[in-house]
Amino acid sequence: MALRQILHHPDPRLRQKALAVTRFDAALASLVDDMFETMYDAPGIGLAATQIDVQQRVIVVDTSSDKQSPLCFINPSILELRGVEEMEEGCLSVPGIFDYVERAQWVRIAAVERDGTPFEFEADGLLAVCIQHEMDHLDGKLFVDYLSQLKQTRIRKKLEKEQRLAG
Ligand code: GNR
Ligand code: NI
Repeated sequence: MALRQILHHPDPRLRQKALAVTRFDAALASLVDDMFETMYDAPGIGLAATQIDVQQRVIVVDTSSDKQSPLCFINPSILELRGVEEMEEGCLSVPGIFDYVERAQWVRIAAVERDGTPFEFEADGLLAVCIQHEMDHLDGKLFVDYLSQLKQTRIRKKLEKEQRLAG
């Protein structure tokens, strides 16, 4: 297992569209292990492969308070969305920025396990929001894209300045 480095906005690699996983092999299992380790270490409640510069459709999530409910979704796709909910979001790739985003309140998705077995999964509340946030990453989308242009410009300038100062 290994910690992977998390890319920060506005890194252009966060804008790449990830490719479907086709090989369910040891390398995939080790990627998933590294993603859990990196997510728990951050700490965060979700992580998409795009955030660690791996352009594959893999996300991991754990919104439980005891951090004992790891979930992994490979090649996830939305089957059904219901309701609307506004929640304050943050992102490990947009550190220090928190703002409100409207998303579906309930989702049903299809995905595959790391051994290639397909399954369906339903979620509501924070878990549903987190899954939608992670699936956006796989399409090169960040939560800040939903904010006003003024806020987006401020956020980008703030992060660029912080990264300059950090060298
Ligand atoms: O840790 C995270 N918290 C969070 C809070 C509200 C909505 C979404 C998230 S996901 C985020 C981790 C992350 O950046 N995943 O991509
Ligand atoms: Ni994120």
